[in-house]
Amino acid sequence: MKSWQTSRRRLSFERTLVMAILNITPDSFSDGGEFLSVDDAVKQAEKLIEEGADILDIGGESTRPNSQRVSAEEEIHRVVPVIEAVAKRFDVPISVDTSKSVVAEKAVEAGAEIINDISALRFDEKIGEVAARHKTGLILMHSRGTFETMHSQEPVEDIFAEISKTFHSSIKKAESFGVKPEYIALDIGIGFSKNFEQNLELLGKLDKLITEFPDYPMLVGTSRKSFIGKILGGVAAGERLSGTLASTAIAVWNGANIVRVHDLKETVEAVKIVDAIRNNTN
Ligand code: 7PJ
Repeated sequence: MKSWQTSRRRLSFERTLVMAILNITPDSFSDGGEFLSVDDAVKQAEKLIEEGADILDIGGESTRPNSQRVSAEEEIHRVVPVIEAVAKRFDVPISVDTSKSVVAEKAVEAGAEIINDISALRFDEKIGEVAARHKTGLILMHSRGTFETMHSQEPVEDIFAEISKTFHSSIKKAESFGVKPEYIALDIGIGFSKNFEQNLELLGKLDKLITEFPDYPMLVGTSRKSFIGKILGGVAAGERLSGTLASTAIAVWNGANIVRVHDLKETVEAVKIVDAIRNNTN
């Protein structure tokens, strides 16, 4: 049975874990204003936990196509008070979605026990040092290019070979900082530097990569992503729940251990169904 070590606990995968997205960006909360209320974020965290979140992924910098980079100071200002408040109130594992080592450090001091790096140590390799020193979990997600260019990369010929090669090199880099294998989780990075067909191919044949990296938990995030919008004729992000559930179910069926989503209740139910079917199929 696979498991994953964080600085505060060991997570095991008898069932699929659901990671809830909690974005702390100026447009994430109802008032949409400049004030990011810690209270609102804590209320949202409580709702996600009640709906069955196994992990909360808290991020202060959007990495969607066409987003602007924010400074480390601004990112810290957004996420640290929320992480502190949530960690004080709830015993839920918190991951910080950042690719900056100074942000990761402050977030971990505030109570985060996992670092989720969409660049897999390419933007700021010191994340590896922070993860090793604090013994946090570390998510290494596949992407290519810089923050500004990662959504406009020319697709590679063989996406499986590319991801496999990158997983090997990012694991090696993390280990060079002293991160032990049991702290590492991998993520194929759906929607990052892949074309439409490659996103579909990766979900459909995810088991190929899982067989190659059997010891590492595999995380997959399809939630509301644009390939779903495209299949459904251009529907907006808010209209992609069914597509999120279908693609998440396929990822879980093909071996994903953790799924990263916005809609908790629906995903928790869908994943329970897939897990139940899988547990009765030999
Ligand atoms: C992912 C992420 C993902 C991990 C984002 C969005 C874009 N972190 N951060 N995996 N996506 N580990 O949520 O649409 O797929 S930001």
